[in-house]
Amino acid sequence: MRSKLLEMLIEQQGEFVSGEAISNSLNCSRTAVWKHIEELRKAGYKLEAAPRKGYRIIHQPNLLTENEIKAGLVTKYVGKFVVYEQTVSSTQEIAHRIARDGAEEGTVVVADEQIGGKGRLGRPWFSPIGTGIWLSLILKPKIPPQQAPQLTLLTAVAVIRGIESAIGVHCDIKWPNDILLNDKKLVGILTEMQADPDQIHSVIIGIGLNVNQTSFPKEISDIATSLFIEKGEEVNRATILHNILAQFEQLYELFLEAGFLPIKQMWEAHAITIGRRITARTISGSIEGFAKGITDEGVLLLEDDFGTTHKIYSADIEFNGTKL
Ligand code: BT5
Repeated sequence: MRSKLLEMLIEQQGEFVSGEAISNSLNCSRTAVWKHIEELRKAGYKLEAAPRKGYRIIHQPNLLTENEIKAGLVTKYVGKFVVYEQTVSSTQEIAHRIARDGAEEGTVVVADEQIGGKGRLGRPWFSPIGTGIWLSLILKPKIPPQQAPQLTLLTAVAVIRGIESAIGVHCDIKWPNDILLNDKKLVGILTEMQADPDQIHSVIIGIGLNVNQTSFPKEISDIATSLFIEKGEEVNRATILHNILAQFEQLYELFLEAGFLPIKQMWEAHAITIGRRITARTISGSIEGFAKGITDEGVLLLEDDFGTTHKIYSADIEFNGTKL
C-alpha cells in the first residue's frame, strides 16, 4: 500500500494529491493515509501536508527499498516480488536459497550494501552502501542449460537500454559480462544456475551497477566508474532500475518466443569486443588474436595469428594490453 501511495505522490511531480483521492484509491481511511505518510517521512521523504489540498512530495531520498522498486514499476512479472535487505553478504546467495524454496520467476533480491559481493570465479565485487544497484533476478526459463550464458548477453542489452532510456547515457558491452562507460567498468553481470544436466531449475542473474559512487578503492580506481562520476550529478537509482527491469522483461519474452538471434543482433550493435585484437584469458590459458564475432549461441570466435578460429565460452578480455 505504501508503494502505491508513493507512486501517486511521485506521479504528481510535486503537486498536491488530496487525502480523499488517496484514501479512495487505496481503499483505506484518512487516518491510515496519515500513518503511511508518517512512515514515508521516517524513511527520509520530505512531504508537505496542507489543509484542503492534501499532500505533496518536496524531496525524495535516493532509496531503493521495496517501496521505491514497486512504485513506478511497469513490468508484468519481473520485479513483482521483491526481497529487500539493507546489508547482505551477497544477493546471489539469498536468491539461490529462495529459488530452491520455490520463489516465483521474476523475483528480485536487492540490497543496499553487500559485504561479500562476488564476481566470476569468486572475485570480490565492491558494493558500498546506498550507492549502487546490487540485484539478483530469479528466472525459470525452459531452455537447455547450455543456452543459459545467452541470458548474460541479453541482460547486458537490457541494462544498456535501461540506462539509455532512463538518463540518455550510452554505454558499451565488453564480452561477455561487462558494461563499460568511457572505457571503464560501470556494470558487472554474473549468471549462475541451478540445473540438472538436461534441465534448468533456476537461473540467477546478478547485476552490479555503480550509480552514485564518487570514488573507488585503489585496487579498482583505474578501471571502475559510476554514473555519478561520468555525469557529474546524482542519479535516482529507482528510475534506472525500473527502466532496466522493463527492458529486461521485453527482451526476455522475445528470447523465449523467438530465440537468441534477435537478441544477438541488438547485442552486436553495442559490443566493442568484436573486430579488435584482443587477448582472451581463460582458465586453461591465454589466446591472442582477432575477435571475429559471436556465434548464434553467444560464444566468442577468436582467430589466432595462425588462422585457427577458437570458440571462447568464458574469459577475461584485454584490449591492446589494457586490462579491464
Ligand atoms: C563481474 O565479475 O563483473 C560480476 C559482478 C556481479 C556483481 C553482482 S552485484 C549483485 C549480485 N550479487 C553478487 O554477489 N554479485 C552480483 P567479474 O567479471 O569477475 O569482475 C570482477 C572484477 O571487477 C573484480 O576482480 C574487480 O577487478 C572489478 N570490480 C569489483 N568491484 C567493482 C565495481 N563495483 N565496479 C567495477 N569493477 C569492480
